[in-house]
Amino acid sequence: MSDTFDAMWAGLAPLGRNRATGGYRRYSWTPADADVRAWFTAEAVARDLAVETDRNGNLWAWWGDPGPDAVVTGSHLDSVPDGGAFDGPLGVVSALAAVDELDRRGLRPVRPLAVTVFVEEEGARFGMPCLGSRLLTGAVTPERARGLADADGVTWGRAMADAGFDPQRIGADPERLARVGVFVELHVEQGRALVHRGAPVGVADRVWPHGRWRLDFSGQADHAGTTRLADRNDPMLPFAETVLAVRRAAAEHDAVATVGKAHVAPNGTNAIPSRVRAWLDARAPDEAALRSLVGGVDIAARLAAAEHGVTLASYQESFTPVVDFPGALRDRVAALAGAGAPAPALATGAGHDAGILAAAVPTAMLFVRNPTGISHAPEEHVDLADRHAGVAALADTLADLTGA
Ligand code: HGY
Ligand code: MN
Ligand code: MN
Ligand code: MN
Repeated sequence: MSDTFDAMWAGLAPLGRNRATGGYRRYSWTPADADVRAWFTAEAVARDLAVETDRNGNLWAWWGDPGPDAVVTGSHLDSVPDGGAFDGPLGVVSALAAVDELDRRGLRPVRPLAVTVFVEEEGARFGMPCLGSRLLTGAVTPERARGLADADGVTWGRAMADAGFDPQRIGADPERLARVGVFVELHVEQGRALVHRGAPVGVADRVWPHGRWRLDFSGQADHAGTTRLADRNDPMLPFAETVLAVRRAAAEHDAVATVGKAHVAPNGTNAIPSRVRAWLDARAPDEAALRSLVGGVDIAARLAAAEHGVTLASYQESFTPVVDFPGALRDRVAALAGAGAPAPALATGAGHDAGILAAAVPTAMLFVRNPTGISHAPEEHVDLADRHAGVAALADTLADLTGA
């Protein structure tokens, strides 16, 4: 098992890697995306899995006929800008290695088994996280998806078409979803709970409700050197005050909130900006706290904008309700994944395709220990032994669920 995982990892790791930072830039419908899709297809075909791309651009590799009540496992291959190596790919490589492990044990699934790769999980290029799984489940309309645009104004529809797929076909896929009996996603832990528990593998209990909001602060561009302070409508000032308000609101709600992305126009050193576009990522233990946090930020942003003669327009770009994974399945997977005692159950603030699919099918998640606890950055890590422990836990889970 360890050799097949390691060999696959060696083939995938260089694809889409930014040598300057050691992070990854694997964005949907780009050449790096085409490379990782080709890598996945080759690895799946080498295992005699039947590979197909669904109407939304998600990849499915089937062991056995794509029949009903299938056991499906997988994750994503796209990344955040300069993300780590494991967020997504660990789940995909582990799924293929788990197929190898079942084969090595001489097991054959009684239920169909599929390995999936969901497109645009991070929303790094088009702004909507878990877009592939949201389209599959009907959680986002095809019209909304086709209109999503990247920083250069290239729409999802255009980028998908340029990659050779028909954007007019995207949308809910109830027939395909009906084939999924259960979905299991293995993922690197994005935190240090497993380090503190001394466990290589855990299971997911809850995904916190979370969302993304866009704040457009519009003022008046002007000369940096000749415009008196009293004559300025500088959007950078309410933007700066709002970033501090975000931090205060998160602390007040025992939540987390981040402004990690902002575009300044025209972005000139000697020009007072005309507009600052900023994105808020907010996550809280429950929806009431999340709504209160975001409401507080909105009020603070509006007051700051008014004080500086700046207008504010805000938009909710995505929202994911709280996900409580079904207890019986969680406990069954925890028992299979644990060594002597059930694997620890963890709540997380990170969103996953499993969190979207959970609205439609029984779903479970496995987490694998990350000694740095850091994610969405090159320092993300999983030790070799824990990678293999994750594969073994997933193989045991798949053997149990497929009746192999
Ligand atoms: O942002 C998230 O929680 C996930 O990594 N998409
Ligand atoms: Mn991520
Ligand atoms: Mn992920
Ligand atoms: Mn000049």
